[in-house]
Amino acid sequence: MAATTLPSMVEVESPSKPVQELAKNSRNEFPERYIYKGGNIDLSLPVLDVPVVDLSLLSSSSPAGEEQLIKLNSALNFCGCFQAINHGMTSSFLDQVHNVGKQFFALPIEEKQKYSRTVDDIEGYGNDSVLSENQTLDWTDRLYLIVNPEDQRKLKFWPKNPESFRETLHEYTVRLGLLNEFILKAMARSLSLEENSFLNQYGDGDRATMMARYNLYPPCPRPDLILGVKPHADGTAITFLLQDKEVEGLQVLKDDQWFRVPIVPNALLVNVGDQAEIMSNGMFKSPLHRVVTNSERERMTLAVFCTPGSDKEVQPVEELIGENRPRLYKKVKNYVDIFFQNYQQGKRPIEAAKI
Ligand SMILES: O=C(O)CCC(=O)C(=O)O
Repeated sequence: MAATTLPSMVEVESPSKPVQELAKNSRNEFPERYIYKGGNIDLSLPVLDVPVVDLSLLSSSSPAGEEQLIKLNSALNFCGCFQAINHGMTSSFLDQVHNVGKQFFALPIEEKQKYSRTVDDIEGYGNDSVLSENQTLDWTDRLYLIVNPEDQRKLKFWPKNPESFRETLHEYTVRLGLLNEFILKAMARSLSLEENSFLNQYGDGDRATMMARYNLYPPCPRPDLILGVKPHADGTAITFLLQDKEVEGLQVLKDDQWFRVPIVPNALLVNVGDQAEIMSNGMFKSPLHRVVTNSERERMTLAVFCTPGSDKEVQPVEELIGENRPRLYKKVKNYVDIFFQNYQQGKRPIEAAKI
């Protein structure tokens, strides 16, 4: 049985103070290491018209279903993401998924630290892993958990408080496992491929990797200087983001310009990751994104990363390679490892997979 291989991350120093604690500083002071050196952070950008796809229609062969399939295809070309609505989860359930995270971060620091990650583990409660001495830090605290394969969960990191945390996250991610398969099939159909073309490479859902990350962004004294999360693309096949319903913060790069991603209440923002870009031979784009902070309000999101099993080989689907479209990517295996090695060095991981 293949174990979920997580990147061998060795931190160069112990985790620093949680950002929630830094944010309590009444003189608005912050360590210099949080200042982003990659250029201006513009907070008043235009909003990106992220397409909204109705999942309840997507599998129908009716004209309305066809229309959604075309919309899905163009969304993944246009910006690499879409807002999924009618996904089968009620707004009260999504609120519960959000609230258990909120309640966890609201606990006293001593209680949260029972679930702290250690320097050699990516999982657990903590802030940015410090992987290089001059790394700029993200203004966020996280709770990062492997949810699948289920036998690889480390329950010592799963909060017992609030009481419904474990059951709620379990139920949510079971639902996302099904949605992941459904969307990968629809993505293949939208390219006129056999519907299992991507799933065949993805492998058995039970052994695929799913990681959940609650991201808390406390109010930040200088949103013009500090990012919540630095620019990155995801190493997944697909990422599901449950946005904060009230506070915006996500930005996506399109045509070399940053745009704000709007909040669509109760929608799930679905993002193409690098592995779907590889499988689609670049037909779908894994978008660079980043998170900005807010000086007044806290924001919390939940990202769930869906990745093929680490023993799976991923490569462009044969039918998408031809005279007019040469093969653009190599075959990759355990891409998550490639991803973190490159990310640590400030490189875009997908470049390592390009021919
Ligand atoms: O919180 C967000 O809006 C996005 C989070 C994200 O990009 C991540 O967790 O990788």
